[in-house]
Amino acid sequence: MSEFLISNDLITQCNEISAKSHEEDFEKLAILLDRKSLSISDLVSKASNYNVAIPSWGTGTGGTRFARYPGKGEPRDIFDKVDDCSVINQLSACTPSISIHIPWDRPKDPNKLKDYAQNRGMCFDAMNSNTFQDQVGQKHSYKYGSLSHTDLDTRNQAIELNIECIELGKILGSKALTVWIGDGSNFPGQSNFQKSFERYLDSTSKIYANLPDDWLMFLEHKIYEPAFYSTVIQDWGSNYLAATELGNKAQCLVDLGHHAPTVNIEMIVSRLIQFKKLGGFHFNDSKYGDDDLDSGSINPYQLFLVFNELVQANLEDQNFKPAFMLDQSHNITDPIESLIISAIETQRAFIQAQIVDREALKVAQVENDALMASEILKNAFRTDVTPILEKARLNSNGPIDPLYCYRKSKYRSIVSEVRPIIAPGSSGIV
Ligand SMILES: [Mn+2]
Repeated sequence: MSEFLISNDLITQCNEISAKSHEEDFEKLAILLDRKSLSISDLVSKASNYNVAIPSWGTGTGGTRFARYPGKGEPRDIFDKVDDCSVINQLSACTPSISIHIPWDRPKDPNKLKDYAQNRGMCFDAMNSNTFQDQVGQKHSYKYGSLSHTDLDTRNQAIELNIECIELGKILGSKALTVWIGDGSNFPGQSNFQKSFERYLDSTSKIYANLPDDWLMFLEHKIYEPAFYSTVIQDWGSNYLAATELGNKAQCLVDLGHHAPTVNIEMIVSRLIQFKKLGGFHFNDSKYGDDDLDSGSINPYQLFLVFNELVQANLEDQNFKPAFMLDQSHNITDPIESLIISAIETQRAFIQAQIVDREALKVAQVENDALMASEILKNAFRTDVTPILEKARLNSNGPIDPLYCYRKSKYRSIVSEVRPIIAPGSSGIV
């Protein structure tokens, strides 16, 4: 039995305010979709089955290399983070799992953490290893790299941390390890590109050897940052090579913010699907070169086009089910609000992609009708599917308007009574 932190009475009260307009909008949309031979109840059940994982680190206020402005009532430890994630799930009704970072979230008693999360209706998604930052008392520094470091002892230390993540994840019920490294160089000539990639492959193969049969290993590429000249896994090409080299359980993870501006991400997605190497996503949005902004806040059409590829792939292979996770940095907003809205934005793109008239699109493609093909996609993208998302939440005893309900709950000021402000410092969000 789950213990919820927002009272069901409050949700009911909030829903009474918008119930009438929701029903009217839902009816109207049902008629519109019916005209396209689409069943709104099918789409509601698709929205209900949609899940995206919450990153534990996303529940704290992020920062830039210039400053971090801590918010009120930030989580003090992994248990507070689980509480916040459970509120996000209760109000979005589509985020029942948490992805944690080790050592940031290293639990003293993993069984206790697992039980605590279960009581809040939450489970654990992919484990993340942090080898891009030194911890107090750490023997070997990651200043010049981790899994690809020139020093064997440093590489071994990074390998050990990844194996620890797998062991912890087994207890917590996770089924995947996400590996992102900050390794790279700041100056031409600083690194031997080939040797560092060889060392990376050697280290990751040792981690891979410890992976249980039913686990996946997600490799995450990033074009730059913290290294500003080159990174070891800089793009989907290197990612694909590494994942192929390691074996079937190694898959590529696409973080939307980890590409050069203007790169056609949906096409990368398609390529990785075609060669069975797309393992999962980190959703966020980006205007220039960051990976920090809220999903769907800058380029919702790109998000839709990514989901368009995923929905198409899923029609062709029902077993295709990449892992979805948010990964963004909330520097000026309440992280709970940002994560609720962002989860819903990805769910929205997923449902919009379901509306695409795939038969008509196929015909337009075969007939080289470029304009019509584009119109078919835009027609789906322009459809306001909000009532479908509202209905999916209502069916899960969630709120029609999650933001309104969250603010009414005063959750942040209630928890700030017991959670002191964390001193400003570096954030280290990837
Ligand atoms: Mn990421």
